[in-house]
Amino acid sequence: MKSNVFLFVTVLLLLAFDTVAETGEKLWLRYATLDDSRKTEFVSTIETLVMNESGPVMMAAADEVQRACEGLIGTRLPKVSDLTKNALILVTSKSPLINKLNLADDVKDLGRESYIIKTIQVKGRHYMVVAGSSEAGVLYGTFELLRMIQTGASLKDVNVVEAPKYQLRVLNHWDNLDGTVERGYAGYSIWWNRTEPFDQLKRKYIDYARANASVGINGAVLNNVNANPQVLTDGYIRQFARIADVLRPYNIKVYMSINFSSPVILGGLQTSDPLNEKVIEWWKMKVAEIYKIIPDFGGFLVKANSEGQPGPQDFGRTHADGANMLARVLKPYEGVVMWRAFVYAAGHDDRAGQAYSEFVPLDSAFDDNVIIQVKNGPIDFQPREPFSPMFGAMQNASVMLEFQITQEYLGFSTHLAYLSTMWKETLDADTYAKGTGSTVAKATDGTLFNHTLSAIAGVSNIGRDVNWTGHHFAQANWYAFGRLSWNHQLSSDQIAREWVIQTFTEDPDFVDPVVEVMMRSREAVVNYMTPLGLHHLMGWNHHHGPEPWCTVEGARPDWLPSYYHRASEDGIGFDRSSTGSNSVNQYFSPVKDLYNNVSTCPENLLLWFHHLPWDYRMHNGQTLWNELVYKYYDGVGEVRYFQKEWDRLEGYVDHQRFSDVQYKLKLQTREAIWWRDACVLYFQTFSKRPIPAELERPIYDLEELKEIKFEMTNHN
Ligand code: BDP
Repeated sequence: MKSNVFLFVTVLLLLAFDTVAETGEKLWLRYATLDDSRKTEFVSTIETLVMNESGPVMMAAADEVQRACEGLIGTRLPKVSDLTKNALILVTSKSPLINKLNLADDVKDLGRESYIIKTIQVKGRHYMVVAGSSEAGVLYGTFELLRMIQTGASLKDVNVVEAPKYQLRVLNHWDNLDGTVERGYAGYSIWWNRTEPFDQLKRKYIDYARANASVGINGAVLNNVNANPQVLTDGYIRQFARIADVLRPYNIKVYMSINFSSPVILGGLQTSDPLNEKVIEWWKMKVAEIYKIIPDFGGFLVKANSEGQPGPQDFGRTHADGANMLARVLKPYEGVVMWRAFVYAAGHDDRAGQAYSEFVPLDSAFDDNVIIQVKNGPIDFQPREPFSPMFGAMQNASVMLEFQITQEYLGFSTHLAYLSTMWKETLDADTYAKGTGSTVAKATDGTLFNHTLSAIAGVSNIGRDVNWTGHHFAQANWYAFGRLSWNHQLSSDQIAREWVIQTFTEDPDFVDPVVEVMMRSREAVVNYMTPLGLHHLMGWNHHHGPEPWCTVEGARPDWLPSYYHRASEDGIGFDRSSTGSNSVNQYFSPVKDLYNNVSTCPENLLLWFHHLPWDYRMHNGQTLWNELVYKYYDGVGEVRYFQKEWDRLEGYVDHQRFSDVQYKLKLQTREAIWWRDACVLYFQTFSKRPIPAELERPIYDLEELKEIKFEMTNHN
């Protein structure tokens, strides 16, 4: 009888434990308790914490160790200053401890943010040493060690040496001063229009900073690239300073997006011409004002002469004139200008070729503290694009990559789409600018063209939602962006694995299938939205659902409704080959030849570069029409598979996050079908060919689909 009661109570307890809700607020920094054998290894290897320096970044590193230990082993480490016990030692190369530990040689060549993690034995004691030439290096090393511990690395014989691939690893927040977020799907801005007392916000900002530091992100642009000039007024500059003070101990600098017309709008000048003396004086005064209260301010991000934003061309000046003027003003403070190359305007017959036409002739004209920020593809963050031909073509100017972490074109925060695989596709692409191996990664990290400035940016997906990103799996994209910005050589699989283990559980029965789902997720989105190189089929305004038919009043008539897909009775696709717009010519050989030739063009980019008849034969013998339809159906099939996999994994994860994800996958399936049916049925009006008989019939009809109105408010 007694044993039955015991069993009953145990089962109840287990159930209660199992359903403990997790909100996702802790991100990947949950520090779940280690299993017994690893706990034993930990406590026998690390008994104390030695950190004898007092800088704020060192304090942040030590604080993180203690937070982690509370979770991992259930208690903080005694903080001591001597080496009488096995210890974790956090130390910079300036400390006398380095010589005592005989590590001078190990640290002498470390760059500013680099670190070593090394186990050493001195007089029978074990020391786990995290050392950097600066405090920042120690901070990053500390987070790496904590990641290793959580992901099951042995603590014996550790010998890690790490240096970041990019110097500036920056989040771009498209946050408006009124608190809305452009293309943000996780609630309002964490920075602007807040009513809570700053002390309360500070806790959240520290968590934000910890998460960034844990993956190596060292900069944040706090306001939208479509910049409100008011950001340069005293109150906002002070708010930047307040935030900068909170982020500084985590080695994060703040940057600001500016509006090129600010001298007129705020300063009351007659012009914002970058060559005008008064304009230059005005910027000097503003920049001095900023640096007075933010001495380590990072610099400006500028969207100029793009989508209606003002810029130097309004005064007959070039991008270089505009960028250099600001760069010279920032130079004495070591600030930089990140000048965006996202430009497209009327008068060009192929939008994909415009950035190149405007910027490549200016390649030699930019100052050395200007860096040109280029989106990964030549159009606009589509689910799949070829890499932008700007990479490799700009050789004198430093060029940085801009990825979009927020899923503007990949299902917002409703769809599970792990973007690391997409980003790796760009990073690993070979531009051939200097022969084989001239990858986009090398063309941007400074190594290919010997640049002294290197950077990478990601448009943030963070908002006020409790779990930060709306979809629990969207956290993985924030994580992956940071990891790749630190080391673009990491594999997407490894990054996914690390993230899943830290975020959910290390149980391989959960980790393996979930990583598999993540690895397949972006291709699934491509397939149900824009397969075979199609692009820009979404609704013109909201960018969420399909509208391959969309027309918009006032938009360039030759761009709509079929500008991007060019579907007609004779076929589909945008001819960018030598028989068409010839934008393919902006690539180096052999890339351009490969893309230009329809039989060698990768099929996943076929309709990006070629306009082909519906009966064109694909490599597998299918007609283009059938292949297109199969791809749309494959995309839906994949999401159904993700749903099944997730359902199977109930019980491995807390109920709250399990059901949140389950619900989103349900929506994703519904929306994948929406995309599939809309595109297949619409293109069928041109192809006039049947949907292969073995496939299920569309669920919607076309007229019905055209009536679906998408409510943005559902997603914010
Ligand atoms: C587009 C977005 C728009 C941004 C623009 C940009 O739809 O909201 O302002 O990119 O990058 O994709 O500036």
